Amino acid sequence: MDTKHTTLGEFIIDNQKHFKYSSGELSRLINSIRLAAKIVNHEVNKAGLVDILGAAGETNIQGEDQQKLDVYANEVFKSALINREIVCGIASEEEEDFITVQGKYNAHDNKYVVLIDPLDGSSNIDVNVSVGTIFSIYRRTTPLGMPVKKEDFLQKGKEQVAAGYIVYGTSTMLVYTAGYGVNGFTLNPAIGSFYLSHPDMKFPETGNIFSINEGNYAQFSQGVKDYIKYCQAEEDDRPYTFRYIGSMVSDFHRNMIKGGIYIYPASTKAPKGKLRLLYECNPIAFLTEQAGGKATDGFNRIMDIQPTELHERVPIFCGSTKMVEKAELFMKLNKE
Ligand code: P6P
Repeated sequence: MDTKHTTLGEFIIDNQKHFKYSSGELSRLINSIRLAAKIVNHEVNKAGLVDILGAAGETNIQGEDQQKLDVYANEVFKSALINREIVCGIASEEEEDFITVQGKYNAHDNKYVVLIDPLDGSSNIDVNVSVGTIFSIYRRTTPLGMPVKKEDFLQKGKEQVAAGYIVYGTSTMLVYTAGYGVNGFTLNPAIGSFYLSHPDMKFPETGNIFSINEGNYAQFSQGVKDYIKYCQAEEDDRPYTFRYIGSMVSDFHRNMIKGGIYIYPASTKAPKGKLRLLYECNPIAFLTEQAGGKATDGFNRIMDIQPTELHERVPIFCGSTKMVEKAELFMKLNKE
């Protein structure tokens, strides 16, 4: 029995004092995500064994084939959040519009909203490559009653009260911030507890890993092309190492530990990039900044962007500050 490491539950209680204005609800919210993570992890780990693979025969709001595990993960996180009567509304990559929480005790009066990508990178499931869940938590800005899309969901990323991800990899980790640094917890599947394995995670100020889908090179702007050539040049501390898993959470997690930059830029085929502002880029940007890194769209801070719709996309450059600043330099030099 691991009595040396702090469990996630103990950590949340010990850090309750940081959650100003919260009467323990934010702690209970993060605990409900912890429970859902364990349930999804169980299914992800045996996805190859049971008939849970393969598209569910439907497509999601993004027009992408919905893998059964996508659908399953979405239902697990929604029910964990709804059953605890903590949130007043949920937005998900798998849902066209946000969901208001009815339930008893006027659940719609609850003060938090959650935005989630229940299973990011799900196209990797069938090839046994790690996938992840990404979540973003805000306090509602409307006083009571049914939450409102513009005021409660379309808030700037800098208004987040907490954000994090679960990476279902060689081990399953939950990494989150509540505005007081980033901490990583590793699941001990034997006893179903998350233990504090990566306290106070920090991006190295610089690094030598760059993560981008070079297959799209021909579609990139000149600024992105020039930065890629810079990373590949045999000069100074370069060439950098190219690592791209095709699962943002995994690429981000590795880069935060080792130092690096993850880029999903705009391209001729994807003028706004591919990744979603509300439930992918904003939570990742919050974690990035809390870990001492930088997250921009190539020109502007991600968390200052005013959202206009639930599923909007933005380009993202995130990771070690000096690497992001160098990439931004190439973007600005080539700004059309
Ligand atoms: P591409 C997975 O679909 C995802 O949203 C991210 O997790 C990942 O980094 C990216 O898209 C991969 O996209 O176009 O390079 O296959």
